[in-house]
Amino acid sequence: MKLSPLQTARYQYVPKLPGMLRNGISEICVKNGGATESVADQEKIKALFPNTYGKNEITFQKGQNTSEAKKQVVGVILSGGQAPGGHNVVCGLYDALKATNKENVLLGFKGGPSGLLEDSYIELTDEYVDQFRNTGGFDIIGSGRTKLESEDQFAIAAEVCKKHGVTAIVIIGGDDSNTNAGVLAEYMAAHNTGVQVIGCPKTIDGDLKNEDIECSFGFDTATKTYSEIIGNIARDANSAKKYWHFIKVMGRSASHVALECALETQPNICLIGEEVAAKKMSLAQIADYIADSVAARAAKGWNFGIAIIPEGIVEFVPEFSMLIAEINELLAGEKTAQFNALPTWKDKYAFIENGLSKDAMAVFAILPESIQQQLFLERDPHGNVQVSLIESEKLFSALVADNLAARKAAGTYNGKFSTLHHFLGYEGRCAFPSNFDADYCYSLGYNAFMLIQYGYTGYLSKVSNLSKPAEEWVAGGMPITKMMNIERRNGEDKPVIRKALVELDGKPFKFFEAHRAEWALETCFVYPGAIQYFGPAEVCDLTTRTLALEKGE
Ligand code: FBP
Repeated sequence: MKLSPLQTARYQYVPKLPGMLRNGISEICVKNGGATESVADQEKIKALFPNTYGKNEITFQKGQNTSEAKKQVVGVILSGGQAPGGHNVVCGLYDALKATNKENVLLGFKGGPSGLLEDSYIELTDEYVDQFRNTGGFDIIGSGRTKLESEDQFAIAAEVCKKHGVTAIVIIGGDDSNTNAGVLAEYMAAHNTGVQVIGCPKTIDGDLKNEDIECSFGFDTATKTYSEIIGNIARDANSAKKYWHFIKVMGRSASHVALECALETQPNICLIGEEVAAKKMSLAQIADYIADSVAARAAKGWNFGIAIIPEGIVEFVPEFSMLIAEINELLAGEKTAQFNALPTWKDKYAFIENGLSKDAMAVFAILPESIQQQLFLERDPHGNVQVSLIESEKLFSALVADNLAARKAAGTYNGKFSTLHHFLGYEGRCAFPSNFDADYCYSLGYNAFMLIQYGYTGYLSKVSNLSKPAEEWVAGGMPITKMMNIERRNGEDKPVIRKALVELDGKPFKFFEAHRAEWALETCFVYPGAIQYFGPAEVCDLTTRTLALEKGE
Protein backbone atom coordinates (compact mmCIF):
# COMPACT_ATOMS: atom_id res chain seq x y z
CA MET A 1 0.00 0.00 0.00
CA LYS A 2 1.44 3.40 -1.01
CA LEU A 3 1.15 5.87 1.84
CA SER A 4 0.54 9.59 1.58
CA PRO A 5 2.93 11.78 3.61
CA LEU A 6 -0.01 12.75 5.87
CA GLN A 7 -0.86 9.11 6.54
CA THR A 8 2.75 8.41 7.51
CA ALA A 9 2.79 11.46 9.75
CA ARG A 10 -0.55 10.53 11.36
CA TYR A 11 0.86 7.15 12.38
CA GLN A 12 3.11 9.08 14.78
CA TYR A 13 0.20 10.90 16.42
CA VAL A 14 -0.39 9.75 19.99
CA PRO A 15 -4.12 10.13 20.82
CA LYS A 16 -4.83 11.88 24.08
CA LEU A 17 -6.65 9.90 26.77
CA PRO A 18 -8.76 11.41 29.56
CA GLY A 19 -6.44 12.24 32.48
CA MET A 20 -8.04 9.53 34.63
CA LEU A 21 -6.96 6.81 32.16
CA ARG A 22 -3.41 8.04 31.69
CA ASN A 23 -1.57 6.38 34.55
CA GLY A 24 -1.39 2.92 33.12
CA ILE A 25 -3.75 -0.03 33.39
CA SER A 26 -2.62 -0.95 36.91
CA GLU A 27 -3.89 2.40 38.20
CA ILE A 28 -7.45 2.53 36.89
CA CYS A 29 -10.22 1.79 39.33
CA VAL A 30 -14.00 2.21 39.37
CA LYS A 31 -16.00 4.89 41.11
CA ASN A 32 -19.63 3.88 41.46
CA GLY A 33 -22.34 6.39 40.66
CA GLY A 34 -26.00 6.00 41.46
CA ALA A 35 -28.43 3.38 40.18
CA THR A 36 -30.14 4.35 36.92
CA GLU A 37 -33.64 4.34 35.48
CA SER A 38 -34.70 4.49 31.85
CA VAL A 39 -35.56 7.98 30.55
CA ALA A 40 -39.21 6.93 30.18
CA ASP A 41 -41.48 3.86 30.37
CA GLN A 42 -39.53 2.54 33.38
CA GLU A 43 -41.80 -0.38 34.24
CA LYS A 44 -41.92 -1.71 30.69
CA ILE A 45 -38.17 -1.39 30.11
CA LYS A 46 -37.43 -2.97 33.49
CA ALA A 47 -39.62 -5.94 32.61
CA LEU A 48 -37.88 -6.36 29.25
CA PHE A 49 -34.37 -6.15 30.74
CA PRO A 50 -34.53 -8.00 34.07
CA ASN A 51 -30.78 -8.75 34.04
CA THR A 52 -29.35 -5.45 32.85
CA TYR A 53 -31.84 -2.80 34.02
CA GLY A 54 -31.14 -0.25 36.75
CA LYS A 55 -27.38 -0.77 37.04
CA ASN A 56 -25.10 1.97 38.35
CA GLU A 57 -23.54 4.68 36.27
CA ILE A 58 -19.78 4.39 36.75
CA THR A 59 -16.68 6.49 36.16
CA PHE A 60 -13.06 5.48 36.20
CA GLN A 61 -10.50 7.15 38.39
CA LYS A 62 -6.89 6.83 39.44
CA GLY A 63 -6.40 4.05 41.98
CA GLN A 64 -5.45 0.40 42.41
CA ASN A 65 -6.82 -1.75 39.57
CA THR A 66 -8.96 -4.41 41.25
CA SER A 67 -10.38 -6.09 38.15
CA GLU A 68 -10.29 -9.85 37.88
CA ALA A 69 -7.22 -11.23 36.10
CA LYS A 70 -8.60 -13.47 33.36
CA LYS A 71 -7.88 -13.98 29.71
CA GLN A 72 -10.19 -11.90 27.54
CA VAL A 73 -11.21 -12.74 23.99
CA VAL A 74 -13.06 -9.72 22.68
CA GLY A 75 -14.97 -9.46 19.40
CA VAL A 76 -15.42 -6.02 17.82
CA ILE A 77 -18.00 -5.01 15.20
CA LEU A 78 -18.36 -1.81 13.16
CA SER A 79 -22.01 -1.23 12.36
CA GLY A 80 -23.67 1.10 9.84
CA GLY A 81 -22.32 4.08 7.94
CA GLN A 82 -18.66 5.03 8.13
CA ALA A 83 -17.65 7.77 10.57
CA PRO A 84 -14.14 9.21 11.00
CA GLY A 85 -12.37 7.73 14.00
CA GLY A 86 -13.75 4.19 13.87
CA HIS A 87 -10.24 2.82 13.41
CA ASN A 88 -9.11 4.55 16.58
CA VAL A 89 -11.90 2.96 18.61
CA VAL A 90 -10.51 -0.40 17.54
CA CYS A 91 -6.92 0.75 18.26
CA GLY A 92 -7.82 2.04 21.73
CA LEU A 93 -9.63 -1.20 22.52
CA TYR A 94 -6.69 -3.23 21.25
CA ASP A 95 -4.09 -1.25 23.18
CA ALA A 96 -5.98 -1.45 26.50
CA LEU A 97 -6.60 -5.16 25.98
CA LYS A 98 -2.95 -5.93 25.23
CA ALA A 99 -1.65 -3.62 27.96
CA THR A 100 -3.77 -5.56 30.45
CA ASN A 101 -2.58 -8.97 29.33
CA LYS A 102 -0.49 -9.85 26.28
CA GLU A 103 -2.45 -13.12 25.99
CA ASN A 104 -5.74 -11.28 25.45
CA VAL A 105 -7.17 -11.57 21.93
CA LEU A 106 -9.13 -9.12 19.78
CA LEU A 107 -11.21 -10.58 16.96
CA GLY A 108 -12.58 -8.20 14.36
CA PHE A 109 -15.85 -9.52 12.91
CA LYS A 110 -15.83 -8.58 9.25
CA GLY A 111 -18.35 -6.56 7.26
CA GLY A 112 -20.51 -5.46 10.19
CA PRO A 113 -22.86 -7.50 12.41
CA SER A 114 -23.20 -10.15 9.69
CA GLY A 115 -19.54 -11.05 10.36
CA LEU A 116 -20.55 -12.32 13.79
CA LEU A 117 -23.46 -14.35 12.41
CA GLU A 118 -21.34 -15.80 9.62
CA ASP A 119 -18.32 -16.35 11.85
CA SER A 120 -16.19 -14.27 9.53
CA TYR A 121 -13.37 -12.63 11.47
CA ILE A 122 -9.75 -11.66 11.61
CA GLU A 123 -7.52 -11.81 14.68
CA LEU A 124 -5.99 -8.39 15.13
CA THR A 125 -2.24 -8.11 15.60
CA ASP A 126 0.17 -5.23 16.29
CA GLU A 127 1.34 -5.20 12.70
CA TYR A 128 -2.18 -5.14 11.30
CA VAL A 129 -3.63 -2.58 13.70
CA ASP A 130 -0.67 -0.21 13.30
CA GLN A 131 -1.58 0.36 9.65
CA PHE A 132 -4.87 1.97 10.67
CA ARG A 133 -3.93 4.27 13.54
CA ASN A 134 -5.43 7.76 13.24
CA THR A 135 -6.76 7.07 9.75
CA GLY A 136 -10.31 7.44 8.41
CA GLY A 137 -12.49 4.66 7.09
CA PHE A 138 -13.83 1.41 8.46
CA ASP A 139 -11.70 -0.77 6.19
CA ILE A 140 -9.81 -2.28 9.14
CA ILE A 141 -12.62 -4.86 9.40
CA GLY A 142 -15.37 -3.37 7.20
CA SER A 143 -18.91 -2.42 8.20
CA GLY A 144 -22.45 -3.38 7.30
CA ARG A 145 -26.08 -2.63 8.01
CA THR A 146 -27.36 -6.08 9.05
CA LYS A 147 -29.39 -5.60 12.24
CA LEU A 148 -28.71 -7.93 15.16
CA GLU A 149 -32.19 -8.01 16.62
CA SER A 150 -33.86 -11.40 16.54
CA GLU A 151 -33.61 -14.26 19.05
CA ASP A 152 -32.44 -16.55 16.24
CA GLN A 153 -29.57 -14.21 15.45
CA PHE A 154 -28.68 -13.92 19.13
CA ALA A 155 -28.58 -17.70 19.44
CA ILE A 156 -26.17 -17.91 16.48
CA ALA A 157 -24.07 -15.10 17.96
CA ALA A 158 -23.89 -16.99 21.27
CA GLU A 159 -22.75 -20.14 19.45
CA VAL A 160 -20.02 -18.27 17.56
CA CYS A 161 -18.85 -16.67 20.81
CA LYS A 162 -18.75 -20.06 22.52
CA LYS A 163 -16.74 -21.55 19.65
CA HIS A 164 -14.00 -18.90 20.02
CA GLY A 165 -14.22 -18.46 23.78
CA VAL A 166 -15.35 -14.85 23.27
CA THR A 167 -15.83 -13.13 26.64
CA ALA A 168 -17.13 -9.80 25.32
CA ILE A 169 -18.41 -8.05 22.20
CA VAL A 170 -17.99 -4.37 21.43
CA ILE A 171 -20.53 -2.93 18.99
CA ILE A 172 -19.59 0.41 17.45
CA GLY A 173 -22.73 1.93 15.98
CA GLY A 174 -25.59 4.44 16.02
CA ASP A 175 -28.81 4.53 18.03
CA ASP A 176 -30.26 1.37 16.49
CA SER A 177 -27.03 -0.63 16.79
CA ASN A 178 -26.61 0.41 20.42
CA THR A 179 -30.23 -0.41 21.16
CA ASN A 180 -29.52 -3.84 19.74
CA ALA A 181 -26.30 -4.04 21.79
CA GLY A 182 -28.48 -3.54 24.88
CA VAL A 183 -30.90 -6.26 23.78
CA LEU A 184 -28.03 -8.63 22.97
CA ALA A 185 -26.46 -7.95 26.38
CA GLU A 186 -29.74 -8.92 28.04
CA TYR A 187 -29.95 -12.11 25.96
CA MET A 188 -26.34 -13.09 26.78
CA ALA A 189 -26.96 -12.46 30.49
CA ALA A 190 -30.32 -14.27 30.53
CA HIS A 191 -28.76 -17.31 28.87
CA ASN A 192 -25.71 -17.35 31.17
CA THR A 193 -23.32 -17.24 28.22
CA GLY A 194 -20.74 -15.23 30.12
CA VAL A 195 -20.47 -12.87 27.15
CA GLN A 196 -20.50 -9.15 27.98
CA VAL A 197 -21.69 -6.57 25.45
CA ILE A 198 -20.49 -2.96 25.31
CA GLY A 199 -21.60 -0.24 22.85
CA CYS A 200 -19.77 2.79 21.46
CA PRO A 201 -21.61 5.87 20.09
CA LYS A 202 -20.93 6.42 16.38
CA THR A 203 -22.55 8.43 13.58
CA ILE A 204 -21.69 11.52 11.58
CA ASP A 205 -25.39 12.46 11.83
CA GLY A 206 -24.96 13.65 15.43
CA ASP A 207 -28.38 12.21 16.34
CA LEU A 208 -27.09 9.82 18.99
CA LYS A 209 -26.79 12.18 21.92
CA ASN A 210 -28.65 12.71 25.14
CA GLU A 211 -27.99 13.80 28.69
CA ASP A 212 -25.31 11.11 28.91
CA ILE A 213 -23.71 11.10 25.49
CA GLU A 214 -22.44 14.56 24.56
CA CYS A 215 -21.81 13.61 20.94
CA SER A 216 -21.34 10.67 18.67
CA PHE A 217 -17.92 10.29 17.10
CA GLY A 218 -17.40 11.30 13.47
CA PHE A 219 -19.69 14.33 13.68
CA ASP A 220 -16.74 16.59 14.41
CA THR A 221 -14.63 15.55 11.42
CA ALA A 222 -17.49 15.18 8.95
CA THR A 223 -18.92 18.62 9.71
CA LYS A 224 -15.45 20.18 9.59
CA THR A 225 -14.90 18.59 6.19
CA TYR A 226 -18.24 19.83 4.85
CA SER A 227 -17.68 23.26 6.40
CA GLU A 228 -14.30 23.52 4.71
CA ILE A 229 -15.92 22.79 1.34
CA ILE A 230 -18.87 25.10 1.99
CA GLY A 231 -16.44 27.85 3.01
CA ASN A 232 -14.45 27.32 -0.18
CA ILE A 233 -17.61 27.46 -2.28
CA ALA A 234 -18.72 30.59 -0.40
CA ARG A 235 -15.42 32.26 -1.15
CA ASP A 236 -15.76 31.33 -4.80
CA ALA A 237 -19.29 32.75 -4.79
CA ASN A 238 -18.06 35.94 -3.18
CA SER A 239 -15.24 36.20 -5.73
CA ALA A 240 -17.20 35.54 -8.92
CA LYS A 241 -20.46 37.02 -7.59
CA LYS A 242 -22.60 35.17 -10.11
CA TYR A 243 -24.01 31.97 -8.58
CA TRP A 244 -26.35 30.87 -5.87
CA HIS A 245 -25.08 27.54 -4.56
CA PHE A 246 -27.59 25.08 -3.15
CA ILE A 247 -25.69 22.61 -1.00
CA LYS A 248 -27.35 19.52 0.42
CA VAL A 249 -25.54 17.94 3.38
CA MET A 250 -25.90 14.41 4.72
CA GLY A 251 -27.27 13.63 8.12
CA ARG A 252 -30.37 11.54 7.51
CA SER A 253 -33.51 12.93 9.25
CA ALA A 254 -32.02 15.25 11.85
CA SER A 255 -30.53 18.59 10.80
CA HIS A 256 -27.56 18.63 13.23
CA VAL A 257 -25.02 18.44 10.40
CA ALA A 258 -26.63 21.32 8.47
CA LEU A 259 -26.89 23.43 11.63
CA GLU A 260 -23.26 22.86 12.60
CA CYS A 261 -22.10 23.73 9.06
CA ALA A 262 -24.19 26.91 9.23
CA LEU A 263 -22.66 27.86 12.60
CA GLU A 264 -19.22 27.32 11.08
CA THR A 265 -19.72 29.14 7.77
CA GLN A 266 -22.59 31.64 8.20
CA PRO A 267 -24.38 30.98 4.91
CA ASN A 268 -27.26 33.13 3.67
CA ILE A 269 -29.76 30.34 4.19
CA CYS A 270 -29.82 27.11 6.16
CA LEU A 271 -33.04 25.15 6.41
CA ILE A 272 -33.64 23.18 9.60
CA GLY A 273 -36.05 20.29 9.14
CA GLU A 274 -37.22 20.30 12.75
CA GLU A 275 -38.24 23.97 12.44
CA VAL A 276 -40.02 23.35 9.15
CA ALA A 277 -42.03 20.62 10.88
CA ALA A 278 -42.77 22.70 13.97
CA LYS A 279 -44.01 25.60 11.86
CA LYS A 280 -45.75 23.23 9.43
CA MET A 281 -44.15 25.08 6.54
CA SER A 282 -45.27 24.32 3.00
CA LEU A 283 -42.92 24.03 0.03
CA ALA A 284 -44.18 27.39 -1.21
CA GLN A 285 -43.46 29.06 2.13
CA ILE A 286 -39.94 27.67 2.21
CA ALA A 287 -39.34 28.83 -1.37
CA ASP A 288 -40.69 32.26 -0.47
CA TYR A 289 -38.36 32.47 2.53
CA ILE A 290 -35.31 31.68 0.38
CA ALA A 291 -36.49 33.99 -2.42
CA ASP A 292 -36.71 36.87 0.08
CA SER A 293 -32.99 36.54 0.71
CA VAL A 294 -32.21 36.21 -3.01
CA ALA A 295 -34.27 39.31 -3.83
CA ALA A 296 -32.92 41.40 -0.96
CA ARG A 297 -29.35 40.58 -1.93
CA ALA A 298 -30.11 41.21 -5.62
CA ALA A 299 -31.34 44.67 -4.66
CA LYS A 300 -27.82 45.31 -3.30
CA GLY A 301 -26.35 44.04 -6.56
CA TRP A 302 -25.41 40.65 -5.06
CA ASN A 303 -26.73 37.91 -7.28
CA PHE A 304 -24.94 35.20 -5.37
CA GLY A 305 -25.33 33.28 -2.17
CA ILE A 306 -25.15 30.03 -0.25
CA ALA A 307 -28.10 27.89 0.84
CA ILE A 308 -27.58 24.77 2.98
CA ILE A 309 -30.25 22.09 2.72
CA PRO A 310 -30.32 19.17 5.18
CA GLU A 311 -30.64 15.70 3.65
CA GLY A 312 -33.87 14.88 5.49
CA ILE A 313 -35.70 18.15 4.85
CA VAL A 314 -38.57 16.90 2.72
CA GLU A 315 -39.70 14.42 5.36
CA PHE A 316 -40.39 17.39 7.61
CA VAL A 317 -42.61 19.26 5.17
CA PRO A 318 -46.10 18.06 6.16
CA GLU A 319 -47.63 18.36 2.68
CA PHE A 320 -44.69 16.50 1.17
CA SER A 321 -45.02 13.65 3.66
CA MET A 322 -48.70 13.42 2.78
CA LEU A 323 -47.79 13.24 -0.92
CA ILE A 324 -45.21 10.50 -0.29
CA ALA A 325 -47.74 8.49 1.73
CA GLU A 326 -50.27 8.71 -1.11
CA ILE A 327 -47.69 7.72 -3.72
CA ASN A 328 -46.75 4.68 -1.63
CA GLU A 329 -50.44 3.72 -1.58
CA LEU A 330 -50.90 4.48 -5.26
CA LEU A 331 -48.20 2.03 -6.26
CA ALA A 332 -48.85 -0.64 -3.61
CA GLY A 333 -48.67 -4.28 -4.75
CA GLU A 334 -49.71 -4.99 -8.35
CA LYS A 335 -50.10 -1.34 -9.20
CA THR A 336 -46.36 -0.76 -9.61
CA ALA A 337 -46.24 -3.11 -12.59
CA GLN A 338 -49.35 -1.49 -14.04
CA PHE A 339 -47.73 1.94 -13.68
CA ASN A 340 -44.38 0.82 -15.10
CA ALA A 341 -46.11 -0.64 -18.18
CA LEU A 342 -47.44 2.76 -19.20
CA PRO A 343 -45.46 3.85 -22.26
CA THR A 344 -44.96 7.61 -21.81
CA TRP A 345 -44.56 10.11 -18.95
CA LYS A 346 -47.81 11.70 -20.17
CA ASP A 347 -49.68 8.42 -19.58
CA LYS A 348 -48.01 8.04 -16.22
CA TYR A 349 -48.91 11.59 -15.27
CA ALA A 350 -52.57 10.90 -16.08
CA PHE A 351 -52.45 7.75 -13.89
CA ILE A 352 -50.99 9.80 -11.04
CA GLU A 353 -53.54 12.58 -11.48
CA ASN A 354 -56.30 10.02 -11.31
CA GLY A 355 -54.98 8.32 -8.18
CA LEU A 356 -53.89 11.18 -5.95
CA SER A 357 -56.18 13.30 -3.82
CA LYS A 358 -56.70 16.91 -4.86
CA ASP A 359 -54.38 18.18 -2.11
CA ALA A 360 -51.60 15.75 -2.92
CA MET A 361 -51.92 16.53 -6.61
CA ALA A 362 -51.60 20.25 -5.89
CA VAL A 363 -48.24 19.59 -4.21
CA PHE A 364 -47.15 17.19 -6.94
CA ALA A 365 -48.00 19.70 -9.66
CA ILE A 366 -45.61 22.36 -8.37
CA LEU A 367 -42.59 20.03 -8.31
CA PRO A 368 -40.08 20.23 -11.16
CA GLU A 369 -40.60 17.36 -13.62
CA SER A 370 -37.22 15.79 -12.76
CA ILE A 371 -38.30 15.49 -9.10
CA GLN A 372 -41.77 14.23 -10.08
CA GLN A 373 -40.12 11.45 -12.06
CA GLN A 374 -37.63 10.72 -9.28
CA LEU A 375 -40.53 10.03 -6.92
CA PHE A 376 -41.63 7.19 -9.16
CA LEU A 377 -38.22 5.82 -10.04
CA GLU A 378 -36.36 5.42 -6.76
CA ARG A 379 -38.23 2.87 -4.65
CA ASP A 380 -36.97 0.74 -1.80
CA PRO A 381 -37.47 -3.05 -1.70
CA HIS A 382 -40.94 -2.52 -0.12
CA GLY A 383 -41.97 -0.28 -3.01
CA ASN A 384 -41.74 2.93 -0.97
CA VAL A 385 -40.34 6.20 -2.24
CA GLN A 386 -36.74 6.63 -1.06
CA VAL A 387 -36.98 10.09 0.38
CA SER A 388 -33.24 10.37 1.04
CA LEU A 389 -32.53 10.08 -2.68
CA ILE A 390 -34.68 13.07 -3.59
CA GLU A 391 -32.49 15.87 -4.89
CA SER A 392 -33.91 18.46 -2.53
CA GLU A 393 -31.17 20.98 -3.39
CA LYS A 394 -32.54 20.99 -6.96
CA LEU A 395 -36.14 20.93 -5.77
CA PHE A 396 -35.74 24.10 -3.71
CA SER A 397 -33.67 25.99 -6.29
CA ALA A 398 -36.38 25.24 -8.90
CA LEU A 399 -39.16 26.38 -6.56
CA VAL A 400 -37.21 29.55 -5.77
CA ALA A 401 -36.71 30.18 -9.50
CA ASP A 402 -40.50 29.96 -10.02
CA ASN A 403 -41.09 32.28 -7.09
CA LEU A 404 -38.60 34.82 -8.46
CA ALA A 405 -40.15 34.63 -11.92
CA ALA A 406 -43.48 35.63 -10.35
CA ARG A 407 -41.78 38.49 -8.50
CA LYS A 408 -40.16 39.61 -11.74
CA ALA A 409 -43.53 39.61 -13.49
CA ALA A 410 -44.92 41.70 -10.63
CA GLY A 411 -41.98 44.10 -10.93
CA THR A 412 -40.67 43.45 -7.41
CA TYR A 413 -37.43 41.71 -8.36
CA ASN A 414 -34.93 42.42 -11.06
CA GLY A 415 -31.95 40.22 -10.36
CA LYS A 416 -30.24 37.22 -11.93
CA PHE A 417 -30.61 33.79 -10.40
CA SER A 418 -28.04 31.29 -11.70
CA THR A 419 -27.77 28.20 -9.57
CA LEU A 420 -25.26 25.41 -8.93
CA HIS A 421 -25.95 22.30 -6.89
CA HIS A 422 -23.83 20.17 -4.58
CA PHE A 423 -24.34 17.19 -2.33
CA LEU A 424 -21.84 16.71 0.50
CA GLY A 425 -22.01 13.35 2.21
CA TYR A 426 -19.56 10.60 1.44
CA GLU A 427 -16.76 13.20 1.21
CA GLY A 428 -16.77 13.51 4.99
CA ARG A 429 -17.40 10.02 6.29
CA CYS A 430 -13.88 8.62 5.86
CA ALA A 431 -11.75 11.74 6.26
CA PHE A 432 -8.68 11.49 8.47
CA PRO A 433 -10.20 12.00 11.92
CA SER A 434 -9.63 15.42 13.44
CA ASN A 435 -7.53 15.44 16.58
CA PHE A 436 -10.79 15.60 18.53
CA ASP A 437 -12.21 12.48 16.86
CA ALA A 438 -8.84 10.68 16.98
CA ASP A 439 -8.63 11.34 20.75
CA TYR A 440 -12.32 10.77 21.50
CA CYS A 441 -12.45 7.50 19.56
CA TYR A 442 -9.24 6.12 21.03
CA SER A 443 -10.59 6.98 24.49
CA LEU A 444 -13.96 5.32 23.76
CA GLY A 445 -12.20 2.11 22.70
CA TYR A 446 -9.76 2.13 25.62
CA ASN A 447 -12.58 2.83 28.01
CA ALA A 448 -14.74 0.07 26.46
CA PHE A 449 -12.05 -2.42 27.40
CA MET A 450 -11.91 -1.12 30.97
CA LEU A 451 -15.68 -1.72 31.20
CA ILE A 452 -15.17 -5.26 29.96
CA GLN A 453 -12.27 -5.87 32.32
CA TYR A 454 -14.38 -4.75 35.27
CA GLY A 455 -17.18 -7.13 34.25
CA TYR A 456 -19.83 -4.67 32.97
CA THR A 457 -22.36 -5.61 30.33
CA GLY A 458 -25.13 -3.68 28.58
CA TYR A 459 -23.12 -0.45 29.01
CA LEU A 460 -22.25 2.28 26.57
CA SER A 461 -18.67 3.50 26.66
CA LYS A 462 -19.05 7.06 27.85
CA VAL A 463 -16.50 9.88 27.63
CA SER A 464 -17.76 13.31 28.66
CA ASN A 465 -16.73 16.90 29.43
CA LEU A 466 -15.69 16.95 25.78
CA SER A 467 -15.54 20.69 25.23
CA LYS A 468 -12.59 20.82 27.63
CA PRO A 469 -9.03 19.61 26.90
CA ALA A 470 -8.74 15.80 26.85
CA GLU A 471 -6.89 15.84 30.19
CA GLU A 472 -10.19 16.89 31.80
CA TRP A 473 -12.42 14.40 30.00
CA VAL A 474 -14.37 12.01 32.20
CA ALA A 475 -14.39 8.31 31.28
CA GLY A 476 -16.89 5.74 32.45
CA GLY A 477 -19.96 3.79 31.46
CA MET A 478 -23.71 4.21 31.30
CA PRO A 479 -26.24 1.34 31.23
CA ILE A 480 -27.82 1.34 27.78
CA THR A 481 -31.24 0.77 29.33
CA LYS A 482 -30.99 4.22 30.91
CA MET A 483 -31.26 5.80 27.45
CA MET A 484 -34.26 3.76 26.38
CA ASN A 485 -37.92 4.48 25.97
CA ILE A 486 -40.72 2.63 24.20
CA GLU A 487 -41.49 3.66 20.63
CA ARG A 488 -43.75 2.31 17.93
CA ARG A 489 -41.59 0.70 15.21
CA ASN A 490 -43.06 -1.26 12.29
CA GLY A 491 -46.36 -1.66 14.08
CA GLU A 492 -44.83 -2.90 17.36
CA ASP A 493 -43.88 -1.30 20.68
CA LYS A 494 -40.09 -1.54 20.98
CA PRO A 495 -37.52 -0.44 23.55
CA VAL A 496 -35.19 1.96 21.74
CA ILE A 497 -32.64 4.70 22.34
CA ARG A 498 -34.44 7.88 21.33
CA LYS A 499 -33.04 9.58 18.20
CA ALA A 500 -32.00 13.14 19.01
CA LEU A 501 -33.40 15.79 16.68
CA VAL A 502 -32.35 19.45 16.68
CA GLU A 503 -33.95 21.12 19.71
CA LEU A 504 -35.54 24.41 18.74
CA ASP A 505 -35.06 25.74 22.25
CA GLY A 506 -31.47 24.49 22.41
CA LYS A 507 -28.55 26.92 22.40
CA PRO A 508 -27.10 25.99 18.95
CA PHE A 509 -30.42 26.65 17.19
CA LYS A 510 -31.07 29.79 19.26
CA PHE A 511 -27.69 31.20 18.24
CA PHE A 512 -28.43 30.46 14.59
CA GLU A 513 -31.90 31.95 14.88
CA ALA A 514 -30.52 35.15 16.39
CA HIS A 515 -28.08 35.68 13.52
CA ARG A 516 -29.69 34.28 10.42
CA ALA A 517 -31.55 37.44 9.35
CA GLU A 518 -28.25 39.27 9.10
CA TRP A 519 -26.57 36.34 7.33
CA ALA A 520 -29.45 36.16 4.82
CA LEU A 521 -29.00 39.77 3.77
CA GLU A 522 -25.32 40.54 4.24
CA THR A 523 -22.25 38.62 3.12
CA CYS A 524 -20.97 37.30 6.46
CA PHE A 525 -19.36 34.09 5.22
CA VAL A 526 -16.73 32.47 7.41
CA TYR A 527 -14.10 30.33 5.71
CA PRO A 528 -13.08 27.60 8.18
CA GLY A 529 -10.36 26.09 5.94
CA ALA A 530 -9.11 22.52 6.13
CA ILE A 531 -8.86 20.46 9.30
CA GLN A 532 -5.44 21.03 10.84
CA TYR A 533 -3.68 18.06 12.35
CA PHE A 534 -0.43 19.66 13.47
CA GLY A 535 -0.03 23.01 15.13
CA PRO A 536 -1.40 25.00 18.06
CA ALA A 537 -4.19 23.36 20.09
CA GLU A 538 -6.57 26.30 19.51
CA VAL A 539 -6.44 25.51 15.79
CA CYS A 540 -6.15 21.71 15.89
CA ASP A 541 -8.09 20.49 18.91
CA LEU A 542 -11.25 22.58 18.82
CA THR A 543 -14.48 20.67 18.62
CA THR A 544 -17.79 21.72 17.15
CA ARG A 545 -19.66 24.99 17.65
CA THR A 546 -22.69 22.84 18.51
CA LEU A 547 -20.93 21.26 21.49
CA ALA A 548 -19.40 24.55 22.61
CA LEU A 549 -22.79 26.30 22.52
CA GLU A 550 -24.51 23.40 24.26
CA LYS A 551 -21.93 23.71 27.01
CA GLY A 552 -22.59 27.44 27.24
CA GLU A 553 -19.16 28.38 25.87
P1 FBP B 1 -25.29 5.80 10.29
O1 FBP B 1 -26.58 6.30 10.84
O2 FBP B 1 -25.24 4.34 10.14
O3 FBP B 1 -24.11 6.34 11.05
O4 FBP B 1 -25.13 6.38 8.80
C1 FBP B 1 -25.21 7.72 8.54
C2 FBP B 1 -25.32 8.08 7.08
O5 FBP B 1 -24.08 8.58 6.63
C3 FBP B 1 -26.45 9.07 6.83
O6 FBP B 1 -26.02 10.39 7.04
C4 FBP B 1 -26.83 8.76 5.42
O7 FBP B 1 -28.18 9.11 5.17
C5 FBP B 1 -26.65 7.28 5.32
O8 FBP B 1 -25.65 6.95 6.27
C6 FBP B 1 -26.21 6.80 3.96
O9 FBP B 1 -26.17 5.41 3.99
P2 FBP B 1 -25.39 4.51 2.96
O10 FBP B 1 -23.96 4.48 3.40
O11 FBP B 1 -26.01 3.17 3.14
O12 FBP B 1 -25.53 5.09 1.61
